[in-house]
Amino acid sequence: IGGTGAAETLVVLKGEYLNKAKISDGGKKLRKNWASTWVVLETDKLLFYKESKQEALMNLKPGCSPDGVDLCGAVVEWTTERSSRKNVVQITTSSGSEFLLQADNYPTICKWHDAIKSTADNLSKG
Ligand code: I3P
Repeated sequence: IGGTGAAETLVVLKGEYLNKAKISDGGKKLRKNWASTWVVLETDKLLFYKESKQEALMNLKPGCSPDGVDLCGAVVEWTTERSSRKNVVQITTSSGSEFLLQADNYPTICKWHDAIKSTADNLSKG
């Protein structure tokens, strides 16, 4: 509503703890290491913080940028093949990195899947 310009980024989904594992980086396979991560969805990217406090701290320190994923060109899909866990979403970025997001609570992960997917799909439409 009444945005001030294209550079403006807005929070689409507020922070929540999800389990995250990065399984490849630029096409190179990584050893899977699940970690509880504070995840925030903005209009063009997904941000990862170690904890909720870190988000608040970084917002106070201009120039600090959190770990994140550019969602333009990213593919978001449910996967049953990349993990033995239930409720796993795979995000493949345009640069060939792959991430898994998971939560035991199905409605929680569904909400994130749907929001991340529609954000990525809208960005890719141009
Ligand atoms: C991995 C660890 C992960 C598991 C992964 C294992 O072992 O148990 O939890 O992923 O399975 O390789 P390690 O700690 O020795 O690295 P899931 O929990 O997602 O199944 P994978 O190799 O089949 O991906």
